[in-house]
Amino acid sequence: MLKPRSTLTRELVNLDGLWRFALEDTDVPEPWIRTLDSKLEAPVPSSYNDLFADQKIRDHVGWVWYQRTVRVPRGWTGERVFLRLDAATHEGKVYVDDVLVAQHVGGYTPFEADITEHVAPGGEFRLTVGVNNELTTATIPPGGITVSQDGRRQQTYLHDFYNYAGLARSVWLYSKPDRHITDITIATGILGRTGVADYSIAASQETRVRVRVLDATGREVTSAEGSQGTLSIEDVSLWRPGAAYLYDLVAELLEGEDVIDSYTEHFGVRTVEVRGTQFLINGEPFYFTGFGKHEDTAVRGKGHDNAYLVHDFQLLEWLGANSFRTSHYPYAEEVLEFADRHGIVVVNETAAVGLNLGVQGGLTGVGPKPTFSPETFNHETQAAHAQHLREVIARDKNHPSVVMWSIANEPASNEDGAREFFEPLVQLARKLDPTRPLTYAAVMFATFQNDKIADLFDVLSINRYYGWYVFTGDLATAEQYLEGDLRGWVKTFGKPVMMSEYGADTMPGQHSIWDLPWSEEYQQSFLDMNHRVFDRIEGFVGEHVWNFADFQTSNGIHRVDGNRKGVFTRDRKPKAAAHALRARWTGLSGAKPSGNATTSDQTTETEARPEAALEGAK
Ligand code: GCB
Repeated sequence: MLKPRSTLTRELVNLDGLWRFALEDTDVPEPWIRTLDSKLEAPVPSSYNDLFADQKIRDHVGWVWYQRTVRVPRGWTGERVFLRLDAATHEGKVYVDDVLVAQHVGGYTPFEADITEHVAPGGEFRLTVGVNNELTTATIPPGGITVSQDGRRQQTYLHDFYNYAGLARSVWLYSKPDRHITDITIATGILGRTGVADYSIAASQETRVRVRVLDATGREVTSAEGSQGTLSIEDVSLWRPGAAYLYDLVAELLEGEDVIDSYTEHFGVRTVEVRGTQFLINGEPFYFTGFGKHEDTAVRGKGHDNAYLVHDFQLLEWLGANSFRTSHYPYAEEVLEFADRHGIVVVNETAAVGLNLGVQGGLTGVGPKPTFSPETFNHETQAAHAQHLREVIARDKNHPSVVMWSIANEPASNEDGAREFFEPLVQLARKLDPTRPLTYAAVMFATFQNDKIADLFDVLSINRYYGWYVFTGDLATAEQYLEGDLRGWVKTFGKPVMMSEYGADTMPGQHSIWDLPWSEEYQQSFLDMNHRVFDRIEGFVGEHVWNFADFQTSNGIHRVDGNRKGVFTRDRKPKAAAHALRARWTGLSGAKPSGNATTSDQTTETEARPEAALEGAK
């Protein structure tokens, strides 16, 4: 789905700002048919949960309502008028005056509605958006609703980050011509010094199509006619990690010589490939350094914020990090565009986090019920996951920064039914995007001996907390087990292996000369221990520390005002580990830190490890 942009033929009105806001009031059905009777106002974009000094709002399960008045520009006569919501978490219902114009399930992908028939250029309308935060076995991410003894509905879910909800991304009103471009797909390759871009343009009606490619100075470097084809860019400037270069593809629908629609898509020329145990970008081995992140800040929750966007990328650059994973959901499109422009590499993860009932099994790692079954995560869940994959790939396929899709975080890939659940999703993802490698982040219970889906993927991303959830404070034992574990994955599958999560909760200001969990020194020693192991292993392609910054979680006795594994605090102050990472990563330029990497198998026995304690310890 194309991002709304202002072009020669399209205009854009941003609807962000303060909207009227109310919780669903069951006594007054159909709140959209009148002006919301509420003193509350909520900013868009922002999650609503932490805005108000009202526990009832924070804990609300169900619908909330946002409302504002919108005027359609009077110059839009003859144009088609669209509304586009960048996200409504987790379900949205959109009304123009009294008419339902759009409904969408899935909290991290955009949707739009053609409202031309319901509005008049120059006129006003009442825009009401219902947003529902419920997670069930038919949503991605999944969850469940319970009812307490006093009748309150409560949301449960299988991930630790807080279930922020609302309109956390922008809302747009925009115009398109009657005949318009509906989609653009660009896939690039390199032949010597020539860049190759396969393109295809979809339109609402069949029309003559012209495409032109402009370089970063605006000079036209090549052009073609036809809705699909291959463009050659002589003496190409490649998009490289740390050295981004973007071209513009200007797609035009023509009638005679008149341009009836025009849309500009930015793209970079680069290749991504997995060969043996290497991850190659533009044919060169790439070693990932960076983090699993979250969209999370105080007060606005998951609300997109350009100040934090700029600052977070500045901090990544300061650290010498070259990449991050969009754990555990697709981020705002502004984030990917920024990564495209600044040469930061992205592992783009879907919102499929928590497909794992084993986490409820505590020390045993065996849940009260199997994860995949007709009563638990079933065909409906799988269909929601497939739909989500379609929407994420449709939205993000043209971003050069996105080098890999992570289709789930910590699924129960060790359980029966995992293969039946994931194989069709892997096939779907490959069909939708044959150009990018696939991965998933493997939970600690899923070992190289019992994992049922690893062979379906291209890169193996491993989440491990040796020295934190297991062998807490005993980094010597942790080091042995970690090494055996990682070597097992490399040896068994012969694919690139990277660490997608490793981290230790840390209270800034807590110090110790001992290996004392929660101290700044321990976080640093913990990371050092992991790095020693990574540097010893051939076929190891990257390290993403968990987490970039502290973030808010749901209530729980294992968290003190959120997850504290950040290398930065929630307000982005560095802990001591940040300086150590900076020393390790600066100047690497995608190369692996030097170490005596070997393929040898000098491992400790990794079977019967106590890693099952991991999830129970959370
Ligand atoms: C994990 C999850 C991540 C958690 C992290 C932790 O394995 O993937 O979402 O936040 O552990 O800190 O427990």
